[in-house]
Amino acid sequence: DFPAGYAGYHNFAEMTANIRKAQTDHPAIAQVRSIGKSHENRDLWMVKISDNVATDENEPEVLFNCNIHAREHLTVEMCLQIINRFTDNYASNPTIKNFVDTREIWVIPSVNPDGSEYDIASGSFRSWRKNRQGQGTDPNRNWGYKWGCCGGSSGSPSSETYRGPSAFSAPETRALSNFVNSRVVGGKQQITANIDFHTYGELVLWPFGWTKADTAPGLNADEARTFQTLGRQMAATNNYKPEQGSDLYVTDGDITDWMWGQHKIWSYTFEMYGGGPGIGGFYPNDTVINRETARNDRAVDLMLSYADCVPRVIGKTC
Ligand code: 0X9
Ligand code: CA
Ligand code: CA
Ligand code: ZN
Repeated sequence: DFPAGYAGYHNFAEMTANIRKAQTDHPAIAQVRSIGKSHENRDLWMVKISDNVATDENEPEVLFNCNIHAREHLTVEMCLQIINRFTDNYASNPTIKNFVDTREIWVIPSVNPDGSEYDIASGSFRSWRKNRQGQGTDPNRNWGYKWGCCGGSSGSPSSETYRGPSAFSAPETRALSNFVNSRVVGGKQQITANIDFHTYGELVLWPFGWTKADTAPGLNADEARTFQTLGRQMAATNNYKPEQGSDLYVTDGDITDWMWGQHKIWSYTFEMYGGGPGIGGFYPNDTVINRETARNDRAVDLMLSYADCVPRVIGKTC
């Protein structure tokens, strides 16, 4: 389990209990489902939050996912914060109620539960990043858009950025991609926007990661400007640094490139707090959880508010 000083973090069982409680306490607006199983057969839990939650309504859908990387435990807390904030405050806060009533919010608190549990199993952190298939596949290099194209991942199973033997070879990325594919209804992708939470660079990153160029086939100048504008607006609320993913370093097969390249979902990577300027790390004490998850409340709200038409952020219509 988590070592001393980290008891406020949720392990897999505690995370599962937390989301079940959200459903039990708020059955009209919160529903727990599984999108599939991890390599070691853990459920990949997802919570839907919306009014009339059992019904697929014609409302913009927004996806938040966390813990693609095992050791980035603060991100699990971020997804739990989203779930708890939108359910616990629904009855008392009109702004929250409006978001829940006009959107369908999907939250996946742990995309990589096997890696996350392995990271804490001995009682001291193992600095584990990947999933637990063989030597481990990096679930953020395994996505099927320009997979392995450009030197932004490794073909060596021992590497921290091993892309796997083929795109979607990891059951976790396969399950999440299948879920997103299933949201194409009547030829139209229902999910308009996505944040994939990581740690620890305090960054807001947008596609593409595979190329340093601002525009590329499948990403025109207006679209790049839309990504930049919303990205900078979100970063202004949390004081992270906004930039294109490839400005950090080139990646291929990351989730945001696939979300945009395959589905035209406005997809961002957030890298959360890691210890403050000059410190940096995957393991901040649990004392920072409340502050550093609440730090993203306004960015989450901003994304939800634009989810009906993200290009509205640059004055375009949809
Ligand atoms: O390398 C990653 O997968 C992410 N950083 S982390 O430290 N959490 O591993 C960043 C992915 C964003 N995409 C690009 N930088 N191109
Ligand atoms: Ca609804
Ligand atoms: Ca819907
Ligand atoms: Zn990460």
